[in-house]
Amino acid sequence: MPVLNAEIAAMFDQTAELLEIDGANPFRVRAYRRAARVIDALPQSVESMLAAGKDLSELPGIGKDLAGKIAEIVRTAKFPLLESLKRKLPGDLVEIAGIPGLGPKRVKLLFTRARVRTLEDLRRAARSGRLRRLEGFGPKVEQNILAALAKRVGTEKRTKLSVAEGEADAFVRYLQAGSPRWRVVAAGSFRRRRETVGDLDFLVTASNARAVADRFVGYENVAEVRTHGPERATVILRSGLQADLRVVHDASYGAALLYFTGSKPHNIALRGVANEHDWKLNEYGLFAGNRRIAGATEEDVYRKLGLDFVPPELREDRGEIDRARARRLPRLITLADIRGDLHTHTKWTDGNATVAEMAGAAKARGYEYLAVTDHSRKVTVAHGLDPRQLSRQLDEIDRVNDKLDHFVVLKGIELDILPDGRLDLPDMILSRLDIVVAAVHSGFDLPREKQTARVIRAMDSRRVSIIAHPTGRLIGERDPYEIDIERIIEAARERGCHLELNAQPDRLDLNEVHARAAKEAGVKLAISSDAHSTATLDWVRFGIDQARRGWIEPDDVINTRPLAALRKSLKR
Ligand code: DGT
Ligand code: CA
Ligand code: CA
Repeated sequence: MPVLNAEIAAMFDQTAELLEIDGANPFRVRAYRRAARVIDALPQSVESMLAAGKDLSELPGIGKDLAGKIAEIVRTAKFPLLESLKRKLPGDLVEIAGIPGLGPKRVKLLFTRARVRTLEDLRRAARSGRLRRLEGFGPKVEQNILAALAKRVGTEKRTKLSVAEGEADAFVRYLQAGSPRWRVVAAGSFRRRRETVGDLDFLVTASNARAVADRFVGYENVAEVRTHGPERATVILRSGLQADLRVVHDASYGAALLYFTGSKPHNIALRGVANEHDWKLNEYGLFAGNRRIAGATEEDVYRKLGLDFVPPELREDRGEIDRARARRLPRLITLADIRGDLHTHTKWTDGNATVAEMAGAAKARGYEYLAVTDHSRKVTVAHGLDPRQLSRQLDEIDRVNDKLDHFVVLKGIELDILPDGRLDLPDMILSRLDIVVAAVHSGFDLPREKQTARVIRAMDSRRVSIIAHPTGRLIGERDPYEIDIERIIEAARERGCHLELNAQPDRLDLNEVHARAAKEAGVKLAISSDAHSTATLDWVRFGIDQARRGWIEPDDVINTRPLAALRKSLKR
């Protein structure tokens, strides 16, 4: 059974978390976290790299020692260090450490002094009022814990799109290898490019359905078979993700794809349109009485219903049906519209490539420009730059630009917004930059009014071009901080400031709803990768997915513009 990159990365993340709780050397902790990110971002499976004889220690952040450990995990599907850590620190400590306000030190205290191992232990201890007596706790922390635990109840487990994509692509390749005549497609929320998926939904056309279902349940990553019929099956993969299968005949392909792509509200609305004509729409086709009048392709079904083809990302019953009827659907942005990246990091702070390497990779992607926006000094964990260091980086950018044709590295910074809304660097140095991406990195718990005023105050400075990841959320890990996003959008519009759609697959911030609100208010977006390596420049495509779900067109986005026009839009 091959070990997926996502599984190795998850093992390393857990190891880092437990080492940290255990009080291990911070460098060691960071090395595992960093390795997890590197593996996550690889375009290829570690297993196939090893099979091809590649030396993993050549990857950034992976030394000989880690390379050996990865090879062992691939060989045995086990990581002894993690297993011994789990024995030493059993229970749900990793999840407990993820509760806002509970860092590794506090979790260690909970474990040693309050004998908390599971979430249930924690709930009981917090309810009994025992925790407030622990050093550094108090009633406020206790309340926060209870509130966080209450929120967890009933939250279904969803998988980030980037992780689901690795699983779905591998499964599709495996199924497709069953026969070149089968048509295999991953439908559901995955095809609609939702930021998270509940499960995967595979649709296959074949004349012999049973052969497909048998192959499906025989996949090596299947941990458990839930149902196994001739035309449908459900399995649980080793990662915990569920996968559903439906097999149909060619004549129903379009109707079935429509049905299983969803969303359910979109399907219901489409069925309503069919009803207006006295037709019936289901997963087998569009029917007038018993006669199938469409169904082989999605296009046929939409056309017959008098609708333009609706891209999967729009199928949420958020007005797309009316627009499709009026032939006024948006011309959604695509990856090919992007001409450059406006938020990236280098070795100067917490990135792992040089300015020249990042520029080369961006140019190879067909970009015209790349803004280098390393952290400013306040963000010490990322070795943020002070004015002197930044000044030296600007000299390096000049040297890199001298050597480049038809490509420009823009001088930028990811400027920390201080808790009171002041900026982390003086105007003197900011005036030498092409672009300032301002962001909140601390003080996430300010009350809504203060947080909103803080970001608006930052936008008052004409130096600030873009507000990065405006709500600070990390999907499945950290809620957005309290902020009035409508007022932020309005303030951005008044000031000619832009908002970022950060494309990191665990941020996607602004989300689709806010992105659409920004567009409707006339605020322009920057879709940026926030890459910390050359490979992760590719993350911009997750930003494009989210933007499409937010009805975003090329004109709504500043980094679809040629350099001269971009420069103009950065002037305030
Ligand atoms: P998920 O998995 O929670 O991320 O979201 P989906 O949209 O993938 O939902 P899922 O996996 O439950 O079902 C896949 C598609 O099948 C869904 O998008 C629409 C269709 N579908 C499922 N149940 C129903 C239903 O009761 N009525 C209709 N009209 N369609 C349904
Ligand atoms: Ca699904
Ligand atoms: Ca499903």
